[in-house]
Amino acid sequence: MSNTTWKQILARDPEEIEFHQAVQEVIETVQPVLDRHPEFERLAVLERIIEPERVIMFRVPWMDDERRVRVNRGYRVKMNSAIGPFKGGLRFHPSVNLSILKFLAFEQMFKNALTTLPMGGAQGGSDFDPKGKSDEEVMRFCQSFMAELSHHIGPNNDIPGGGLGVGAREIGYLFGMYKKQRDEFTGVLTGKGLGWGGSHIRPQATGYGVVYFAAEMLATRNVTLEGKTCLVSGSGNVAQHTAEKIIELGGKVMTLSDSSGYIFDPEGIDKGKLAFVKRLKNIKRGRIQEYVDKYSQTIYTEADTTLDYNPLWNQRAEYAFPCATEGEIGENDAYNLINNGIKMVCEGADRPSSPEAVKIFADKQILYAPGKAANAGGVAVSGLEMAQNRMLLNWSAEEVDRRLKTIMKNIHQTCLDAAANYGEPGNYLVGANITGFLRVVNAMLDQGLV
Ligand code: NDP
Ligand code: 2IT
Repeated sequence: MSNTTWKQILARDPEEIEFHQAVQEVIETVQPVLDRHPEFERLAVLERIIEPERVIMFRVPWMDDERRVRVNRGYRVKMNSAIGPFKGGLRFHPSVNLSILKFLAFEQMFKNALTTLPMGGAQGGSDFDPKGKSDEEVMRFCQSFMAELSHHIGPNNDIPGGGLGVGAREIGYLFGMYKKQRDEFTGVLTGKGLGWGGSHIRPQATGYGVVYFAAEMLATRNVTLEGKTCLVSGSGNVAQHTAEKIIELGGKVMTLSDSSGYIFDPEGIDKGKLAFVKRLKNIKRGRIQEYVDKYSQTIYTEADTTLDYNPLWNQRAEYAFPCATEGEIGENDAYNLINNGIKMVCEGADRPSSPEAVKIFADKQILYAPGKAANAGGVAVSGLEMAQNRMLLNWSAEEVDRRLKTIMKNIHQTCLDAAANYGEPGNYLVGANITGFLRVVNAMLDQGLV
C-alpha cells in the first residue's frame, strides 16, 4: 500500500486509533507476501480487507431498577465473510466504540481463519456497563439489544458469541429474546448453556487453548510449565481458565487482577483458591481485592492510572499471560517483564501488548504469541458448538477438548511454518498474520469482486 493510500485511510476515520494500530501491524508483517504478489496492488487487496463489509449501529433503550430510561449504543461490525458466515464475540464495556469493535473484528477475521473452521470475522457489542447492575437490569438491556440485533444475525449469516462483559448470563438472555422474536430454536449464538444447545468446554476453551499454545511454544525450547512461576492478569473468563490449565500442568500462578487492582499470592494460587475466585467473580460479582480477606498472605495493590507502568508486570516470574484487555502491556511494562526474567508472553486477551512492547519482545527474542493465534481456542470451540448444533448432537467434554488441543497444535505449527517460509523463523506474529491474511485474501479473490 502506498503512503498516500495509508494517509487517506487515516484521514477517513482519524479518531480510530485502535483500529489503525491493528491494521498497521498487519500491513507491516505481510509485506513479504505483498512483495511476492505484485498483482495485489491493482486488485486493491489491502483496501478491501480493511473495509468492513457492513457496520450496524443502533439505539438500545432500557429501563433501570429506578424506572429511569437509559439509552446505550449497540454495534455489529461485519468485517469479512470470505471463508464463512460472520462469527465473533460481543463486548459490553463502557469503553466500547466503533474503533475498538473494528479492531476486534479485524483481528477476529484472521483468528478465525487460523482455526481452519469456516467462519468469517465480526465483532459487536455496546457501551453498556454490566458492572454494578442487577440481573434484572442486565436482562432488560440484553432483551432490548437483541430486539434490534435479531434483524441482522442468523445461523447462516452471522453467529455472535461471548466476550468481555458477555458471559453465560448475557448469552442466555440474548438467546431467549432471539428465540421469542424469531420463533425458532437455532444455533444463532454460541456460548449457550449446556442444557440448551451449548458445547462442553466452551467456557474453558479460550484459557485452555492459550495454555495449550504456550506448552507448544515451550516444547520448541524443550521446557514445560512444570514448576514455573506465571503472571496472569484479569480474573474473568479467559484469566480463570488460563490459570486453571497452568495449575493443572504444574505451573505456579502468582497474580490475578481486575480493573481496580491486582493480587500477588506468594504461595501461588492453587485449585481451591481458584474455585474461590470463580465464585467471587462469576456468582457474587465481587472485586479481586476480596481475595485478601480470605488468603491473608496475599498482597493487594490498587490500580493507579497516574503510573506509566503496571506493577503487576513488575513481579519476578518466568512466563506472562495477559488475559484482561487491550494495551495492558506498554513499553515500560515490556522492559520490566524482561528485567524480571520473563521468557515467554502468551496473550489471552486481544492485543494486550502495545506495538512498542511487541517490538521489544521481538528484539529480545523472547517467546511471544499474539492473541489472534493463542486465544483462538475460544472461537474454535464456538465453531465446534455450531457444528454440533447442525448435527443435533453433543460431543463429550473429552472429545471437544481433544479437538481443541489438535486445533491449537495445528495453529502453532502453521504459524511456525509460515514465519520460517517468509524469512522470520520463530516469529509467531508474522506467521499468524501471513497465514490469516493469505487464507482470507485467497478466498476473496476466488469469489470475484463482490
Ligand atoms: P471478562 O469480562 O470475563 O473479564 C475481563 C477481565 O479483565 C476482568 O477481570 C476485568 O476486570 C478485566 N478488565 C477489563 N477491562 C479492564 C481494564 N481496562 N483494565 C484492567 N482490567 C480490565 O472478559 P474475558 O475474560 O472474556 O475477556 C478478556 C480478554 O480476552 C478480552 O480482550 C477479550 O476480547 C479476549 N477474548 C475473550 C474470549 C472469550 O471467549 N471470552 C475469546 C478470545 C479473546 P473488571 O471486572 O474490573 O472489569
Ligand atoms: O475474541 C474472541 O475470539 C471472542 N470473543 C470469542 C468469539 C466467539 O464467537 O466465540
